[in-house]
Amino acid sequence: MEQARQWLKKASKIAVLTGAGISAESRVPTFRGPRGMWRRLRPEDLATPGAFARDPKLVWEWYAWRRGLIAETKPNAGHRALARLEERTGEFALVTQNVDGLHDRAGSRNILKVHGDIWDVRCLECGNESREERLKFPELPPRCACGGMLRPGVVWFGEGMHAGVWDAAERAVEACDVMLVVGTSAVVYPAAGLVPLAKVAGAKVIEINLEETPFSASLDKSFRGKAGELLPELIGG
Ligand code: BV8
Ligand code: ZN
Repeated sequence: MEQARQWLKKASKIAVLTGAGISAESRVPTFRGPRGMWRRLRPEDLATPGAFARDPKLVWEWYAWRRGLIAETKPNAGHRALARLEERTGEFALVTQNVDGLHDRAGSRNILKVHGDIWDVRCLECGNESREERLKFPELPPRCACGGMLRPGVVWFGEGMHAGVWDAAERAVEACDVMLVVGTSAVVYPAAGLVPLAKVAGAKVIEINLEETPFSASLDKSFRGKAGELLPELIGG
């Protein structure tokens, strides 16, 4: 751990990639863990344009449930440690696959949300994008002022990511001296591809995850443990 601490202290450019695991200690269910299911449905069956086209009400019930959970919780020590690390680092980018907004609430600033944000909505008719923080809607799926159907402002399976956000994420990872990979099973692409990209670009890559991932064996450091405990240890007060 001491060597990883030194790498972070000496780094002038740091990129971080987080996944659902960093929000687990805030009691936000992960996707592939034992509690990733909802009404016996898997995220891969719900987070798709097809599922939404077939049953927008069901998909919205899943998002409304998650929004309700997230509204009840708060960032944990892992989120807060990353915000502190950003404060003391020259160039810092936090690439997150999470849509829960907990990094924003922990005070992180340069956040690249490659899978979107559960608190944003977009109209299928007029394309208007807006922030929608209500927990209750008159009806599901909610409607836009123009009468069109609203969808959650997230990236579903089979959908491309926001080009500007993705380019910024790739650039940050290619430029960094050290990359931290926290709480992701690293199976969803292209986000997971940022990990080998950092290695190819010559960065030191440090992973914190409860379980082994496909990249663990090839990284400079791979710590088994909870983000809420190991990040404060690694980053300090
Ligand atoms: C794309 C937003 C092309 C929505 C998400 C076949 C058919 C169709 C597509 C594909 C296919 N095969 C491959 C693909 C590509 C697909 C993909 O990678 N699929 C995987 C499943 C094989 N990818 C895509 O479809 C992407 N788009 O390819 O488009 C394209 C390109 C251009 C133009 C048009 C099209 C889009 C992927 C984005 C999907 N959206 N979420 C929502 O959230 O509702 S993905 C979803 O998975 C979340 O974003 C999540 O973040 C992400 C990754 O999961 P993790 O974050 O890693 O979470 P997970 O539960 O898996 O793991 C948690 C880890 O934490 C575990 O390892 C656990 O051990 C650990 N942990 C738990 N507790 C703790 C902890 N660690 C530390 N501390 C703890 N306390
Ligand atoms: Zn509209």
